[in-house]
Amino acid sequence: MDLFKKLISRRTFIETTSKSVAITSAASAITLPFNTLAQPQKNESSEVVKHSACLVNCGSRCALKVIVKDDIIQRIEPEDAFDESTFGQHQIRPCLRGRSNKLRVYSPDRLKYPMVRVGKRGEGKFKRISWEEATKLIATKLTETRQKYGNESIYYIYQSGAYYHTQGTSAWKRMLNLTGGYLNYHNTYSTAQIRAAAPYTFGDYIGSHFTEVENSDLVVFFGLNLSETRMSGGGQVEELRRSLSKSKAKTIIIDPRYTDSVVTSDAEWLSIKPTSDAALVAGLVHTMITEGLIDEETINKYAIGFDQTTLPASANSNSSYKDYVLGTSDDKTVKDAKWAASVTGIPAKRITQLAREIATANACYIAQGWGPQRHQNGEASVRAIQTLSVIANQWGRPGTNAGVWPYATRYGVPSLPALSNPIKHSIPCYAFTTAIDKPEVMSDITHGVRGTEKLNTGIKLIINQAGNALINQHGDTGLTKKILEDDTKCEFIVVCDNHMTPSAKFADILLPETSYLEAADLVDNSYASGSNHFMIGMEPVIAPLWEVRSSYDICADIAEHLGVKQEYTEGRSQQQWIEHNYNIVRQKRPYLPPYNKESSVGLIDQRREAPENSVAFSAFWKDPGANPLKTPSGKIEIYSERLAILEQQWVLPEKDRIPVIPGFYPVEESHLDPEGLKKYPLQMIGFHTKGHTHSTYAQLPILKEAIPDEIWINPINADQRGIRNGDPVLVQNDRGKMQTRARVTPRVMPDVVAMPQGGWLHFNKAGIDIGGNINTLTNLKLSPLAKGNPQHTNLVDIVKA
Ligand SMILES: Nc1nc2c(c(=O)[nH]1)N[C@H]1C(S)=C(S)[C@@H](COP(=O)(O)OP(=O)(O)OC[C@H]3O[C@@H](n4cnc5c(=O)[nH]c(N)nc54)[C@H](O)[C@@H]3O)O[C@H]1N2
Ligand SMILES: Nc1nc2c(c(=O)[nH]1)N[C@H]1C(S)=C(S)[C@@H](COP(=O)(O)OP(=O)(O)OC[C@H]3O[C@@H](n4cnc5c(=O)[nH]c(N)nc54)[C@H](O)[C@@H]3O)O[C@H]1N2
Ligand code: SF4
Ligand SMILES: [Mo]
Repeated sequence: MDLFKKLISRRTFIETTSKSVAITSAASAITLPFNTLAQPQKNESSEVVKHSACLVNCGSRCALKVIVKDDIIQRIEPEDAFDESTFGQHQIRPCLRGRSNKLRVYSPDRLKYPMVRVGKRGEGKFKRISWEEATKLIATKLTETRQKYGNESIYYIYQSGAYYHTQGTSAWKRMLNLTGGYLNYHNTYSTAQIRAAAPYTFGDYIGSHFTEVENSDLVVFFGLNLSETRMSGGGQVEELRRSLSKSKAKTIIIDPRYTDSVVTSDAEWLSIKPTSDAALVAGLVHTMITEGLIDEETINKYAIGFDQTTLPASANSNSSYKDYVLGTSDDKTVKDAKWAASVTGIPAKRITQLAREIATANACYIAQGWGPQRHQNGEASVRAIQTLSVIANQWGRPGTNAGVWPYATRYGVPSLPALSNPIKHSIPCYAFTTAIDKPEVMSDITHGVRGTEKLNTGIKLIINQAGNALINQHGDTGLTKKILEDDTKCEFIVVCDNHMTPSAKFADILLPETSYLEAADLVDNSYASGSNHFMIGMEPVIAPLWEVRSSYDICADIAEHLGVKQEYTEGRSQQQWIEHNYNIVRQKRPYLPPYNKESSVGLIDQRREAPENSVAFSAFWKDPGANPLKTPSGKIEIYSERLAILEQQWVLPEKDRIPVIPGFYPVEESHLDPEGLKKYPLQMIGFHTKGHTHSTYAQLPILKEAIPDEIWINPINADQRGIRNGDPVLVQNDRGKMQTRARVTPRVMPDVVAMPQGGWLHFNKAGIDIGGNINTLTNLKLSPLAKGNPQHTNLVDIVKA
């Protein structure tokens, strides 16, 4: 019997899957005794405690205490807290996903051996080969591709599945950089629009830590759902929870959905039409101006473009934000609360009231999640929400923020140096399919290509490590599938993963990597633990199964075939790099004990950033002359001259805009697209569910049972279509058809539907995706400024299946 069958037949598995798990909210999910369900017959004497971590891209990073017996994982527990009562010393409790890692490791779809494609690309037919054959084939293909098309034709695709430090991305990039480099990408799927747009306003993308909420009396979140997207004691939900319990600030969450965060923060929900945040802001500012609630002198001290007195010389005289709001700009439309209500769906009275609340709060903490920006006009929404905090004078002081979602303080664990890439050309990551299919249309002014005016060649070889964005997480899967299937375009695809994912099926060669629990590493906290930061040592809790290997070793073998092994390893094993990295950390933190392979594991150290470093742009607030911002004017730019230049120079599709001030403009496939609505009357957004992290963990039956992927639809729209809760439904538009179940709920506003993203794509014979993958319906259009992924902007219709 092979190992998997032996494991699956164990009582532990059957017990786990046969019990239903009641998961109510994210806050309770952190304390849920999830793994007690999976407890096997105990024989304490032979159980050993090992240490690992969950390296998935959720922004948190949980240490895992793993109980092992006879080299088999029994269950997963949190590591002990240093001091539960003190934030920054508290317990980092893994969420339901991290605690189900046992099931991920022993999942029947694990990749076990290196394999090479035998059928048509995408068909998913492979045959087993040896590691020697696999690494040699990759080395040969890299050399051939380089000789035929140049290094620019080699692409290391966006991926975020495993944040290792001494294997994974840095290992692959190091190997590629030693042999001439590869085509770069810029942007991420997460933050394309906000990272591009936010610096035009404040010169930087920085927010105040949620610890500031201790000093707030009002908290206003736009599409920020920490209870699902920042779970566990390693995520910002814990920072917010502790701060809110101190300040008891009133919390308002603006989102098309009544999210778990609304529930757990005891917040007021304002339901908003997707893509319309900038209109809400304009309506709020209208009330603030007309009721004299704001201090215009202070605004003008710090910012340009609020009114005509601070416009740059190049600007039209009526192009200030105040002109836009009061209706004296070219569009001659007054953006009062009534107008904002007609665009956003929020009642005018509530908009007026909210304006008063924000403007008169002692300290209002305004932040946005990344849902509002993952839209076709996302850049304008980002800048509008920043502008709200500026105009309301709710920034720079304790208890305030600058309108964005803050990152974390990093503990500072180095990675294997990736070395520098000799190739400087870069494409926006969401345009990689275009760079395969029609590279000749891509340029700096059309597609935001960087480092060159035009690409010299299309992508001919892809390396996809710990990523499912080759298809599953990318847009328009039907079109993407067609592009990938054609192996005369992209000629060779390497996939390195743990599981036979939808992307893995498009591989020419498949490499099985260790899962987190089989790997040794030394890792940092991730980008969203807030002011809490820490370092975790990981050991292989079991011997790696089958023939899975670390990508550090895989790349060392490829480097050897390419004649650069010594440069790649510098004579170090992965374990020696771990020790080396630890010693670099210890130079800065001499209080750490000397490295010891056995004891430098688990949650090694945990700290909290000093409170005085928490408020974004506080130095500029205190003394703007001495601490100018990184914008061209040194001030906050509500009006951006640089954007005015871009809008002139770039070639934009007809309805795309790069507004110079952050005014609202309607986009295709929104509620203000009358033509589109005729055929597809429902706006569809995606969201990041607590059931999985993107596609990672999404195949585990116990998680599917606990938190099924279903499309949220309001009872009004369900009734119109004869759909009842739990009915199978077809969701469709011109790009494809997806089958899922309906969750009929007033937790989503009428005429908007919401689908968890990350379900595994599975086209049936009729070409319908029965895997519930939202990207069957999303669009490959690029957003105007960032050239990012507007994957939340879609129109669809739904019928009973
Ligand atoms: N459990 C879990 N956690 C995760 C992830 C995961 O997959 N699962 N993914 C991680 C990653 S990589 C990322 S990038 C982050 C993603 O974090 P976000 O991008 O913030 O997550 P989303 O769920 O896409 O969007 C947040 C909220 O915005 C709302 N929203 C959508 N459109 C609009 C709009 O136009 N206006 C307003 N006001 N709200 C809108 C959605 O309903 C949703 O509740 O989460 C991280 N955390
Ligand atoms: N429609 C829609 N699409 C979206 C989004 C959305 O909001 N809406 N969100 C986007 C966002 S924000 C992001 S960040 C992307 C995320 O997209 P991806 O970065 O592709 O994330 P995952 O889907 O989690 O895929 C990670 C892969 O890594 C693999 N993996 C995990 N651990 C290991 C390991 O140790 N070694 C190896 N080799 N592989 C491993 C997993 O099996 C999985 O296949 O998706 C984007 N796609
Ligand atoms: S998925 Fe995120 S919150 Fe959950 S255990 Fe892993 S790192 Fe922690
Ligand atoms: Mo992301």
